[in-house]
Amino acid sequence: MSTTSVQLRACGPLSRLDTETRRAIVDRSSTTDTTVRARTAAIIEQVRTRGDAALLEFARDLDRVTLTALEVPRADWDAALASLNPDLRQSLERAARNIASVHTAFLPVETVCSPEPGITVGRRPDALQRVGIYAPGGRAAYPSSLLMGAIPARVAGVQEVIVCSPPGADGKPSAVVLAAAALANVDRVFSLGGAGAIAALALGTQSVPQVDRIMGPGNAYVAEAKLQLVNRVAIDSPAGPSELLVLADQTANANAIAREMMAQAEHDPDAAVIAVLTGPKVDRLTTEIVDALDAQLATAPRAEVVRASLAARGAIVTVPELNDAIEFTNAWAAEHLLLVVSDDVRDRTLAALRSAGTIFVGASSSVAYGDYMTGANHVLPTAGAGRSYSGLSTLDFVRWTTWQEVTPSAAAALADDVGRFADAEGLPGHAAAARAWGQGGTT
Ligand code: HSO
Ligand code: ZN
Repeated sequence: MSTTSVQLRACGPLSRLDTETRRAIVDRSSTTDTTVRARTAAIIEQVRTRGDAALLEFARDLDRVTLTALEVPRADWDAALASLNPDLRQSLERAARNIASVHTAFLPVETVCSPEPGITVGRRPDALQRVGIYAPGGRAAYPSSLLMGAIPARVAGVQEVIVCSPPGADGKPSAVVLAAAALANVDRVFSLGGAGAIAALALGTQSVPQVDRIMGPGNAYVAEAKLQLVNRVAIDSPAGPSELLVLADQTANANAIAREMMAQAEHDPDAAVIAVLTGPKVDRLTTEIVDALDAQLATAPRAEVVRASLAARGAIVTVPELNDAIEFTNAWAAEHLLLVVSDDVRDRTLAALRSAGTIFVGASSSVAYGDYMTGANHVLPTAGAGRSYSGLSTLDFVRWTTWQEVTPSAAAALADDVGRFADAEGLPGHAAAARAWGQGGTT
């Protein structure tokens, strides 16, 4: 390795990392500083007590724009879609179609079963009435993320899909966000950003309706506001900086791995991007990836962001056995996991991976395809949350109604057992209700 080569937080055998370095590449948790917490609480309180008036003030003081209305009329989003570059529009439409198709296939379904003759128990998914999709502004105004939130909501059958996104200098959310909102066929759009938007959606104001659940990434204030309002509204799992873990063996191509690392690292200086290499010749593969990163960084427009991310959390680690690599990968719980191993172990490895937000199988399954076009969702758990959470799906936009039916003869058969159970719990009313059906239910 030359002295000018890319700086990684860790490079080499996993077993030889010191505790501090290992912690630096494994621990991606973040803490909210106390000023963010206090300012968010103050914003929520203002929205709670003063509603729209507070929101208009925040637009003036924080977004530096004077709004006459918070809602953006549909004609404005239609116009944004109409003036979108036609090729780009086709790409967005293709993405929207694929997201709709995959999320329709994955819709939750009703289940009805019978644990005993005469007892029927069912569970039916019911769409939420009204949801809010938050779309960040500025550099992170991604139309793709808006489609990833709004289309699954639509597919799940949510009646009213509301988008909030911060206004630019013209008082409206960015043109791409508006175009995506039109394409996803949402119901209403508001020029609202930050903690104020989350408070408005959670509590409702004169012009912003209260929603049942809020989804979508945002800055530290947005994330903090969701946490502070969690007993007023359902929220999504917090989405932190992007992550990629590449699990590869000697069959992988170094340039391709480097490209994938560059791609996710360019999101954010706090992005976490690592390669876990196993099998023979991993030392050579390590050197090749470092060289490839160097070569690609030399011409990458966002090299600065990538360098910062790789220096803070980037790593190429080697482990002797595939099973060790799987174990480390499961513990790391990557937002995106790219699997590039030889065909003979691929299926068994895929089956053993249990904590990734989403898995890309094989070298040509670039993460970029999933970020935009395969139809899978790119709103995924980060910072290790994948050990217990899943990516965004139609499941997040429904709640279940269970129902049960007991025939008169099944009721008679249940009476004794339930009566005894209720007696044991000291609840005679329950016991009487149950036993009545043992005698026909009319007395
Ligand atoms: N990779 C991001 C999603 C995204 N990529 C949006 C491009 N645009 C989630 O970590
Ligand atoms: Zn991405």
